[in-house]
Amino acid sequence: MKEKINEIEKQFDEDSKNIADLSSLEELRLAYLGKKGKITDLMTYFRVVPAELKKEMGMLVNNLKNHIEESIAEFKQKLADKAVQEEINRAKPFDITLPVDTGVGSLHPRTIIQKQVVDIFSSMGFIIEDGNEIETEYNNFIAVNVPETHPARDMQDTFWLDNGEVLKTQTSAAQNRILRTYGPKCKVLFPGRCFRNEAIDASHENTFFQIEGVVVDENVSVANLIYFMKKMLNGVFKKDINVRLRPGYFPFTEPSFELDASCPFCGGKGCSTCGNSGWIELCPCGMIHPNVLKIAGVDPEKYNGFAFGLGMDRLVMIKSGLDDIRHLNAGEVKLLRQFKTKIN
Ligand code: FA5
Repeated sequence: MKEKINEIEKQFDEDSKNIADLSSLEELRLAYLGKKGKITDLMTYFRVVPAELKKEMGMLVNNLKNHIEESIAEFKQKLADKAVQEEINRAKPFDITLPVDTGVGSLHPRTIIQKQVVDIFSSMGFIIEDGNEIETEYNNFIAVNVPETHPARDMQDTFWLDNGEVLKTQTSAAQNRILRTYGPKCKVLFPGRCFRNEAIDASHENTFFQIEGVVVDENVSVANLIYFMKKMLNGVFKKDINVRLRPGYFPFTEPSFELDASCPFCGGKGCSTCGNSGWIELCPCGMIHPNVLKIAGVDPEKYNGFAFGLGMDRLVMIKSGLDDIRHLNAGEVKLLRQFKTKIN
């Protein structure tokens, strides 16, 4: 047995001289430590060793096993070090005297504006909530009064998942859950990422952000809606902004409006930002449709409310003078950093 152990040790030391890479190392490991390896094989001899020698032989087998395991670990480390060194040798030389970009970033302009809007609404007593990015068809459409065959579905070309769920096309998808959680007397703001299968252009992305708000109580009026929207705009633009409502259409509000803000840059006189109209189309909104309240378990005879769905990217573009929405998702750090000073 002793000779057999010595013979395996010698053989291992010999074999290990031929290791060139990780795969030959693995072959060596299997040949000695694997299920059918030489160490397992030794155990067959061990069974016939006389009892008085078993302790000594056992120790020798263990020592050999440790020796092999340690050597293999050492080889592995050496091969890894060699690979790193080769990588370093391959790398192009670089000039260590070049000035360093410290890499200090800034918040994304959308994050900055979202925080401003959230702060303004929080200060007016709104609860800030979150929505899912993957939603059920029920929440995204049916619960906001858009049943399966409703033509309004065509307005939002949707990414469907194999299981019948959707990537949320609008923050309104959270309305039902929020009304069930907080209604029938609530003021809730819920920002979120939305997705639509859009033909992308300077003002349309397939991934964009909205901030939605709902207020439900007894005797809520359009005047309340205008009050809150004005408060928000005055806070964001840090000046007095006028608003006007034009008729709009959404299946989940009745009446529905498009809310325009007086141009914060020319004060309504007309400039390139507002296309010389003095007004900027900003925020679809309206009084929550009784069906939406009913579906969410709120009695529309007793309670009513308003909802709005502000396009965050649009607000960022207006505030920063950005002419193309695609910049916001481009991850171009040099461009994004400029907004640190422009937006704040
Ligand atoms: C809606 O999504 C409604 N859920 C808004 C709403 C909520 C109305 C509550 C009434 C009550 P709309 O599809 O118009 O509406 O989108 C709202 C805003 O999201 C738009 O004004 C626009 O600023 C922004 N938006 C919509 N689609 C895109 C897009 N593809 N890329 C960038 N922004 C978009």
